[in-house]
Amino acid sequence: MNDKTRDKSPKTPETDIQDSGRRRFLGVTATVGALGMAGAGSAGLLLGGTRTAEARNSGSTQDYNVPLGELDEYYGFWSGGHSGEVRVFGVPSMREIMRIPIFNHCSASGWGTTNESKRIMGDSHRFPNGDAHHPHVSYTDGSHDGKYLFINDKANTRVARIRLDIFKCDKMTTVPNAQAIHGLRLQKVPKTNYVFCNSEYITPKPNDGRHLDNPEEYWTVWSAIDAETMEVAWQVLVDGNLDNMDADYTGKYAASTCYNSERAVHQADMMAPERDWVVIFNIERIEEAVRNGDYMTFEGDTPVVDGRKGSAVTRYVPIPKSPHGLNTSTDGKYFIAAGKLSPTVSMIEIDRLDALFADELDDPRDVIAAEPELGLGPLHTTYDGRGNAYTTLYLDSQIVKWDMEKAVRNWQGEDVDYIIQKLDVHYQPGHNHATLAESKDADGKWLFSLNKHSKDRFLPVGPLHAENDQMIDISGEEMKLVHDTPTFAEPHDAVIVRRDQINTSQIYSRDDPTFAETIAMAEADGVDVERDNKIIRDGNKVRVYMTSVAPTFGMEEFKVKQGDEVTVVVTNLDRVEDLTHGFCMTDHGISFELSPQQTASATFVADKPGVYWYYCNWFCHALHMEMGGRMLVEPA
Ligand code: RUQ
Ligand code: CUA
Repeated sequence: MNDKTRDKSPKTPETDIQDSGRRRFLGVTATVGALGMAGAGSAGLLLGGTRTAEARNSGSTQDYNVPLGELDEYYGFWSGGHSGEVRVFGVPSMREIMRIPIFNHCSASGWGTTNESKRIMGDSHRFPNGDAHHPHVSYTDGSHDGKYLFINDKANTRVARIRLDIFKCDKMTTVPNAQAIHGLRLQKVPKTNYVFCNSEYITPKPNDGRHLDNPEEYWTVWSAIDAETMEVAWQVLVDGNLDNMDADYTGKYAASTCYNSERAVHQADMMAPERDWVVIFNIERIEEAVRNGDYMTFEGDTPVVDGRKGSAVTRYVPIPKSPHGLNTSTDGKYFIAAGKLSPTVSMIEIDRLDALFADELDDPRDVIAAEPELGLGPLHTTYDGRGNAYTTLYLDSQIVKWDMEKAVRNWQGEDVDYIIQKLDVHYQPGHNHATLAESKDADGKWLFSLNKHSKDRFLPVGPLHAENDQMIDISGEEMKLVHDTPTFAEPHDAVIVRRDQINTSQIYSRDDPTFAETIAMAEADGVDVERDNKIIRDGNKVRVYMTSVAPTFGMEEFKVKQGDEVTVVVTNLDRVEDLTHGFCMTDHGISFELSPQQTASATFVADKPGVYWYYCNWFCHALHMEMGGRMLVEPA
């Protein structure tokens, strides 16, 4: 497509067709009234050109230019969706600072190649992919403590932990009895003892091929993972598919949206019921059931407490059909569930949950404080700490700013308007996130709209488009769109914390647990990795220990036999910040990072006779290009 055909003035009809196609898909069971509103939404899309001009003159009152040499005020952690990684941005500059490979394998750092990363990934190392949606930073007393970041893998049913001193993944858990971990949130109060996560799909329990064709026997689970050991502490058996969730600010409750209340296995049937649920979990009661041995087991010995409808540990609150996002308001008052196929959000008053569990309410819907109508396709909500909520409207391509207390008064019958502003975003937002808005410290400065489509916002790069994460100034009365950031597949979610909440190490500590097992192996071989450059031959297993100090490896050649299994262990003795080396063995698929004071290793088979050069691939010194050596492989 050349420039002429990419007409920037009124949107091309084909865009509109794509859009209405998308609407048709999502709105399959939406009411006629709702579809009428979808039409109004597309009018907004037709004015794309005008809005670009508006963005240039956003009138933002805060400066989002971070001057040269200065640092950003916030860390933003963006999930990388089906790229499997996490990206770190400086906010508000939106400079991408780092990528943290987690469920994917990484060519630069050697994640997925090194023995250290394989140990962390465990059995699931055989999967080179992941689908990371929900990154969340650990808490103490409802504030981020910057210790860990946790994230889900929907593709291969895992949860991972990232240490925020070194910005590396250090634990990964495959969740039993589950399939497709999606919604993930942390216990906020008193601190993050548990990582809570949803299994999205209903499956037979146990899922071992015994029951295939009987969906009545399919269930899903909600899991609590111990945040320190990363072992699954317990699970709760649930009706329907769990989608998104959040925990409260008392430590007593968590809530999850739950669609497919009929437990159907075909899409048309899933969208049939008029209502689905928010499931409320009573954490104390679940822990008590586990203590009393009141649970089942399926795969392994993970305790599974029965939390299906009618159980003591859960309550099912009916809300309009196919809800999606669930976000706790930062004042601790509400769980707010977004309607997705309904133009409403449901505000669940957390203060009424004690009464709900004590069976003092006539109807579980008595916990609904309000169900304000916001627009088409509400997916996720974020907060500014000043009583306002911001909800993404996927179908309308807008962010709606609304007043929570006014919405409640309106629901009670008062004639008061709760909608403050609707801002067009480009295009089709999923999650949105405001600074610190997943903690009680929400400061209402910047909001990000994580848009699924970018269409005409960036230079075209062929059929596949970037997503578009837009930055919005929310410090004033009015939301002002100030910046577009293209992002690759696909930031579902993000979390933004203050820079003083994160405390990083400049170099590795020599007793870092990441490579403790490698050091133990060296010690068993009688090798001091900080001093020795040595080859240990153990049958056809060869262990090569070497050091690196800019600009040389401690060993410039070593000899092995064709067919030997070679483990190269390198220790970077440099203590200088930012003096990272790398080890790349040509023609063997081996490459990994060696940050200052780090030990790392990789194992491969020397299957071809000949000379193979290894070299340092992180630019470290004026003689970096010369930093290398030879592996000599003798024919068998
Ligand atoms: S989800 S676009 Cu994976 Cu958080 Cu809502
Ligand atoms: Cu060492 Cu480049």
